Amino acid sequence: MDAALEALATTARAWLSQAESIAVLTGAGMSAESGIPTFRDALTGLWSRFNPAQLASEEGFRADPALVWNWYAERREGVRRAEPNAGHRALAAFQARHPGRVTLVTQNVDDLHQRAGSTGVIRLHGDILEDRWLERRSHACDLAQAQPGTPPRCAVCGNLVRPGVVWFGEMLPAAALAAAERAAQRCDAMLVIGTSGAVWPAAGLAHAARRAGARVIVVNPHDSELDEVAHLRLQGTAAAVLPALLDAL
Ligand code: BV8
Repeated sequence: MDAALEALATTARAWLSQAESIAVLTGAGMSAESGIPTFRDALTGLWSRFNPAQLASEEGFRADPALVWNWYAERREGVRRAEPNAGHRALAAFQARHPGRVTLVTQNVDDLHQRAGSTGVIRLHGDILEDRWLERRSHACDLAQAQPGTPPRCAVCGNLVRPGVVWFGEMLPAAALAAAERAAQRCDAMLVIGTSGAVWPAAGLAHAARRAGARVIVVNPHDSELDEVAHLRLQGTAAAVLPALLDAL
């Protein structure tokens, strides 16, 4: 870290040390250094390659199940190949050193926080590695008996298998969102890492923390829509900043 960034990190460490309760909100940038493309980065961002409203939505899936299923299959392979980076590990170790003080909320659909050892992770947008049924049917479709295909379907009624993520236009899991809102309202400090702040209601959690009086610290190499609610911004990447910021705490 250069001197200016180190000075800011010193202030951030003081705020985190004084905080009884710390909420952490992560986005796709958290996994960028693990090789998982983010949605908005100009070079690798999925937005630049696909129309997310078409692909990450129920209507997009119904319009072209094979296209959307293949997009998720490709992303799933990327998640399986990826490893947690130094940022994931620093967060997990920090949480372990401060039992009961750190609540981790993620927008990410990968499992890298969990694989790094973070516990109690609140997953706002689901799990890309999980399968679900597209329709709720009276008869219990059996995933174990699904007919292979693109996408797989129920051998009895033809119900389609879909990824266990929250699509645009879908409600977030109520329990996860309520737990995340509680953490945001109760925390004394919030670390916001690797998110553009463009996706709601997740982005609203940083606003809620600020309104509730928490110190908001943003970690991002670029400007984001959450800079407006940040008390302090550490300009840098998750894998570089988080170990330097947290390992001494
Ligand atoms: C809902 C799963 C009720 C799928 C995802 C209020 C205002 C405006 C719009 C809305 C609103 N309320 C609802 C909406 C509509 C919509 C929405 O937010 N639209 C946006 C695009 C305008 N929200 C919804 O539909 C939500 N549902 O509200 O239900 C409802 C229902 C109907 C109608 C209205 C309301 C559901 C949203 C969930 C969508 N599903 N994921 C999948 O993954 O395929 S969200 C998806 O986008 C990912 O989860 C990802 O996390 C997220 C993108 O956001 P980020 O995580 O921030 O990632 P991004 O690429 O944007 O940014 C990366 C950042 O990292 C950048 O800042 C970059 O600088 C930084 N970075 C890069 N490298 C690094 C780094 N940082 C650190 N280190 C690095 N190395």
